[in-house]
Formats: sequence, structure tokens, C-alpha cells
Amino acid sequence: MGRLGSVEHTEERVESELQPPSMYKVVLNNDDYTPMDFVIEVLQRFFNKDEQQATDIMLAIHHQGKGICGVYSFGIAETKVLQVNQFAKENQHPLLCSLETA
Ligand code: TYC
Repeated sequence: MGRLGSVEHTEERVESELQPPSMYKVVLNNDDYTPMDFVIEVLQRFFNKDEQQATDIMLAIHHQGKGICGVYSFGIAETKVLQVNQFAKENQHPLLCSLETA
């Protein structure tokens, strides 16, 4: 590859590395106080899981410390985090929902 080809290749790589992540994981964290049934309700209400899926995800979080509820574009992920944290607060549970880059 000639000098120009190499420069173009490098510029392409640098440009793609500068882009923000396009998808974000919405994560629920375990805690010792939020009732299991409330977490199952959150997973059904905000992440469209059926009862079996919601139970499996809740138990995985309970045993492993945290778990992925879904992967979304930034705007949708951010909205879900706000909605879940507000719903937890309204119901006086310490459940914490957060964002991670996918
Ligand atoms: N650990 C909680 C309990 O024993 C249940 C729980 C599961 C809480 C998942 C939060 O994200 C969570 N009641």
C-alpha cells in the first residue's frame, strides 16, 4: 500500500473510533430490599418481557449482581432509565437502573 492509501486507512479508523457508541445497554442492579415481584413487574412493564423471561432475568440479577434488560439507541435507553428509577422511587424501593455502552 502506498503512502496515501495508508493515510486514508488510518483516517477511516480514527474517524470510526471517534463516533459515540450507537447502542446502550439498560442494566438493573441487585440490592437487598427491592421485592422480587416488583423487579418482575418492572421488566414486564418497561422492557416488554413475559412473566417467564422477567423471572429469569430477575433471578440472574439477584445471583450475579446486575443484568441487562435490553439494548437501545441512546434516547430510548435514557428514557427507560429515567422511567424505571422514577417508578422505583414512587414505590419507595431502592432499585437502581443505569446505562452502559453496548
Ligand atoms: N435481591 C432482591 C431480594 O432478594 C431481589 C432483586 C432482584 C432486587 C433484582 C433488585 O435488580 C434486582 N428481594
